[in-house]
Amino acid sequence: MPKPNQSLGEFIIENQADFPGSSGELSRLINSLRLAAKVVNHEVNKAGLVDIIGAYGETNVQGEDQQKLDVYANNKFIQTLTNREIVCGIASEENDDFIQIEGHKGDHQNKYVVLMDPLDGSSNIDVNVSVGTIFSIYKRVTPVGTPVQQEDFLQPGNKQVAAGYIIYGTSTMLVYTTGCGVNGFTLNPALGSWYLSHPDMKFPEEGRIYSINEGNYIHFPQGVKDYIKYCQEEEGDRPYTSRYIGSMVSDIHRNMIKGGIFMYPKSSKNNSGKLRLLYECNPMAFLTEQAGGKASDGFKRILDIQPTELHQRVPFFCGSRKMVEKAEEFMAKAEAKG
Ligand code: P6P
Repeated sequence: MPKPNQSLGEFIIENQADFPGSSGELSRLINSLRLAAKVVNHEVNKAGLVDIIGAYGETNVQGEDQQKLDVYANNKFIQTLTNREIVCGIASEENDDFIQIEGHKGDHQNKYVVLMDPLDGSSNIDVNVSVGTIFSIYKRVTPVGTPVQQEDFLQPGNKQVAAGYIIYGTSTMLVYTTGCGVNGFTLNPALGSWYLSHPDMKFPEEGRIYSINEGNYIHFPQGVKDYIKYCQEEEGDRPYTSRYIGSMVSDIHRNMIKGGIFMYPKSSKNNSGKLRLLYECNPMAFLTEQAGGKASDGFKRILDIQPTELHQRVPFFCGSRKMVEKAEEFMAKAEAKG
């Protein structure tokens, strides 16, 4: 049972049952992520004081300008995970292909793969708005002792053994699940320790916040346009409030605490949406469902989608269960009308 203000280390020790069948590696993996998060947090918090922000002058596999902190965060998480002898492979938004990790003895004995967006929302760095790290963890499916393969990464989200995010905001939080609920830990920068500040996080079943980039309204499918109008109508507890930060981790974190729906649908500009299935939508969907919410592509459960490529994108509807269900109703109605 979570104890308020328990440290992350104590929590992991007392909740080993939450790490089924991992004989300590998974908890060590979570521990290594929290170490890297502290180091990245230190740099994020002083962005602007040193010449570490601003475009790195290169573009990543998504064709997006790489902010220097993107590169720094990516390298720091990869280095920390590699040194800890737990993972056999890493996939990152910032890398075209997955990274093979042989282990110190070169014998590929490690059992876990990590997929991550090392610094999501990085376009907000220069304007001092919250950004986040998102991670997703699976057990490899190919034989231990052999090089990791693409199929170890292309697993449906319902096979995740853990997922979480770090939000670098007014305070820095680590929020994660291993399939036994969602717990949030806040970093005390003075002590460099994480403390259980948000035990057993739950998405309110209903909410009054909708989060979507309405600048794309004319490009949205009819069902999305109809749902946005529903949110804006004067009836019952509507109109809802529109809140959109443009940093998915921040938008979903707020909605999980206050109730709400986050949407990044497909559009005539992005036929599959913008967000990546493997290291953005799947981990956020796992956390959302573990917190009692719902996550779909507007029609089907995100966690049941069989991935076909590392950087594939999907439309994303995520949040309070009743709000997502209502949005799906509008999507289905519009689909039926053709
Ligand atoms: P837009 C940040 O770049 C990101 O990947 C998500 O964190 C965020 O929700 C989305 O893109 C914002 O995209 O097109 O609304 O600026």
